Amino acid sequence: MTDPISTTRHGDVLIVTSNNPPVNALGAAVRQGLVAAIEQAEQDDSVKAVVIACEGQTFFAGADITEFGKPPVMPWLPAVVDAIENCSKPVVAAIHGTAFGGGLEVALGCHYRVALPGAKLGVPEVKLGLLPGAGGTQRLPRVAGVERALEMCATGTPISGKEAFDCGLVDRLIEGELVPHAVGYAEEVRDIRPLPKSSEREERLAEARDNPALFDEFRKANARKFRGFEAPEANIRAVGVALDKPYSEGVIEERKLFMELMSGNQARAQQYFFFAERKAAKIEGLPEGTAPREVKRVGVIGAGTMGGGISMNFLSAGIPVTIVEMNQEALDRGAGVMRKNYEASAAKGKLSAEQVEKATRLLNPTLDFDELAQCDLIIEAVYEDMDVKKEIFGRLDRIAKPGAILASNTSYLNVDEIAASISRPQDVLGMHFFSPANIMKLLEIVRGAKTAPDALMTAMQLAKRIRKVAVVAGVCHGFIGNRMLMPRQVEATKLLLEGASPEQIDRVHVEFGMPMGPFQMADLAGVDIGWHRDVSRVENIRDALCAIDRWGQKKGAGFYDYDDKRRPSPSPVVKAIIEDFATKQGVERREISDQEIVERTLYTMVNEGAKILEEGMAQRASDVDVVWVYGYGWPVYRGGPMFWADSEGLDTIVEGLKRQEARMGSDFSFSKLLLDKAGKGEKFTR
Ligand code: T1G
Repeated sequence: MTDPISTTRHGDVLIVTSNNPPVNALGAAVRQGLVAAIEQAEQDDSVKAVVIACEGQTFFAGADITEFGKPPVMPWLPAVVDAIENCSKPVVAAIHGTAFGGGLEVALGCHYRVALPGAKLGVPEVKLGLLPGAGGTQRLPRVAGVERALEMCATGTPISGKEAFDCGLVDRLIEGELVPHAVGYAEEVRDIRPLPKSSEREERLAEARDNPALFDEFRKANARKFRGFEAPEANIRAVGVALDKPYSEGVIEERKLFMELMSGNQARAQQYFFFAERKAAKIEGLPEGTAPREVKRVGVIGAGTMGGGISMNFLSAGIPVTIVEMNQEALDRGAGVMRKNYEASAAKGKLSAEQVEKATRLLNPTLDFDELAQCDLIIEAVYEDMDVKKEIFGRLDRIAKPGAILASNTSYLNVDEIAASISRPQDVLGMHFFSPANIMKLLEIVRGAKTAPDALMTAMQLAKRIRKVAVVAGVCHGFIGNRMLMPRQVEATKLLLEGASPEQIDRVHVEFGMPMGPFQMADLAGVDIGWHRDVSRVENIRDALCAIDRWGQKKGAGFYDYDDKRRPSPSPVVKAIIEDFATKQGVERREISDQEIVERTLYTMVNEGAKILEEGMAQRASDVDVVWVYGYGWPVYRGGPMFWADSEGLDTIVEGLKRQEARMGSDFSFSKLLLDKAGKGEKFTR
């Protein structure tokens, strides 16, 4: 294997270049190469300064995550950074792309940093359940200030080159060619002494010492976001050490905290998820040479909540959208909501007024269905009725241009049945967005029996363009996400009758790490979703609630009562309805343990996930996890339902389900794959 690190000279400046595609991860060979290059600079008196730069899409994007958990290969990254900092000649980091994690720590070891304005600088280790472990938690506050370092380390959110320049993390922004300007900068500073070592700087720490409440205020402001995670608090503590201890002691504390996190379950789960998310984009079994179709214009049918949200994704990505509605009023309402959403984002500073104008200018609202003939992809987002969908696809079949991809946003109807109703089933697939469609990252792309490989590839690649995380799902009821949600909802409702309360069941889910439980979710989404609207027909608890107008938060009452700030409280009315139903159905109510709730609502989801895998409705177990983390708020620090089941032990899952089998009755049947893997001591995800 060629050495990823090479050196060249420009006058008396040594240029050290990394070429380790795809992201210049700081693997063993890169670390060894960097140390060797610094030694070369030290030993050559004609070298007066050093520039460290990277080829390809980005500066070092961090430690090589694929090396985690494997026997360490020297030198350690902290030693590499120290070697750079202790070089007797000035070292300048030339930053482009994403200087992330260990990459930013290498840059902090350099005496100077120059960057392109479009560069991103960050320490996203917390998203891997870790903290910057190569001196970053001690050098970053000394260079960029404690407040900035706290934000960057504990949230993992990168900053732009401009922001980095403004906070002193970058010494110069480079317009034009990066490396030649970095060499010019190195020539400017080659004789300046002493060298500005990040680890020796104290002036930025003084600022924070005048604001001792900073850390607790930060914890308070982010409590909701950090709930359940271990790494954010460790990052906060590590940055805090920089204020109390000299650098040499601070890095020892940093290493201790780093190793505690690295050996924990959360870090394992979050690192698993890093690769799971990237694997989801890969389509198994695509014929060699499959190429995506070109998508220059998108059509959306229906300007309701979903149609509008879906359209915004493409408009924000610079793709023109033709949106069709049945009447002017609905069309104006839809376009109005999109503009309002854009203006709201601008008001929060997430978008500039120019970006809002640019996006909304790309929208072509029309009542003329035939205008869809210009579109390369058309997404139908009308209400869930098979006949209506078939009627629309029939019209599309007549007017859409050859090769146009015809997608349905259905969340559970049979995509194959829709495809079979027209002459070009190979161009049909499902694109199941999640509400609010302009926010939720997950996109289930439903591969029909006849869907052409290039149509599927096009949809998957387009998902990346609109910043979605796409997962391929097969045609089955509820695809991946909603299909696993159903057994959970069924058992949760039965547990209500048998003695649990909505509050208990929701508490178990929230304590598990879900953003909310089944009944809080029902109240948020609307208890009346899917309701038959006949108040005289009361066959279950949901009917009973809907019949008395308890449709959820929007009505101030559902499974909970809500105050004017939409805060939920247990409802004696609901309690009475549940008890009444139990009596009518002869259900004897009893004490329900939290463990039983976990076994009947979460273990059953895993079982359903296993069925989805054994039926080939998902390509891999990690895809199921990506769906649940990005679509349903499953805590990423538990990896996802399938990874979590592996952590629990599949035999434990099977035992728990066997314990509850009698109570779950005919609603439950074991997945053969789950039983088989449990029997063999195997796992789903590793
Ligand atoms: N290590 C190994 N492989 C990596 C990698 C890394 N750090 N980053 C990316 N890859 C692989 C990825 O799996 C994919 O592989 C390919 O590169 C392209 O990635 C001591 C301990 C840089 C913004 O957390 O955020 O430093 O799927 O599809 O969308 O303090 O990758 O093609 O086979 O994501 O252009 C901290 C992680 C590490 C940054 C590019 N660093 N990477 O995004 O491409 S911990 C990170 C990213 C650390 C030290 C600690 C993104 C990216 P494949 P991609 P992209």
